[in-house]
Amino acid sequence: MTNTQNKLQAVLFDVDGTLADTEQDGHRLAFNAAFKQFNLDWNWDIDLYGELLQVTGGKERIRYFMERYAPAALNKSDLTDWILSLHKTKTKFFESLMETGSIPLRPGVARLIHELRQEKIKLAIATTTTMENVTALLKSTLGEESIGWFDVIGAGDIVPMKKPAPDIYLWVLDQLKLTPQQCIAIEDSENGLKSALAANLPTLITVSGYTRLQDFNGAAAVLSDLGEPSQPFIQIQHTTTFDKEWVDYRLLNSLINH
Ligand code: XBP
Ligand code: MG
Repeated sequence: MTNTQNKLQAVLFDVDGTLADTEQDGHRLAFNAAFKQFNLDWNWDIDLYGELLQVTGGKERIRYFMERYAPAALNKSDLTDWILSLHKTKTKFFESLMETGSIPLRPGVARLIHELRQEKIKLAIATTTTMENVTALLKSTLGEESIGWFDVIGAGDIVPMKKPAPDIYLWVLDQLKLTPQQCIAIEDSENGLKSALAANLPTLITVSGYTRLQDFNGAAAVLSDLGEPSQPFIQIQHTTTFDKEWVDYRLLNSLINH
């Protein structure tokens, strides 16, 4: 029998919105706490933050907000450094928030990660957020040793262009020494999907709080979450028919060959 099927070798996870719903009650709160510490009267409410999320990357998001809503504050000779230090403060707040354990992993994430490890499938991360934030989230949810479970972690400013550019996925694929056809990306946002597709990666979407109404054209599947045997996923877009209602190694393997 000739076998033209690809065998899944690695799963590339996005972080924010995919591993955990970190935006509304994580990053947003950390930005607001940093603004307070800097004596700024800025407050990013839930709706405004939804609009700002179209800009990926915290530093880039702050600059975009200033250009649009607080242009007077742009008049600083050290603007880039000032944004950098505001963002550093935000990262500290985010890390402290993660230490409280208030943001859990999304359904099915821990189960799938454990199963992939058993199946000897490589794990990787491709995210716009900082390495500090990835580490803090993994530590508070899966334990400190889980950081070592990931063969490659691509985070933050390691590449020049953030999502929707493909750079972070291309960097991770290069580190893994795998082709996109041997992998699958798991994402929650349109910007994330664009980034993964531009790197030629088959992509599974699990929609999150801020992203459920976005355009996921081109995704291999669009689901409510990864699901658990006791808590099945809901298929948001019917791209294929599944014989089970939780994402496992077999389902991911079938998606890359679909
Ligand atoms: C996540 C982001 C990030 C976080 C904030 O996108 O856009 O900017 O909101 O993180 P993705 P930082 O899930 O596609 O990676 O403030 O650390 O940049
Ligand atoms: Mg995301």
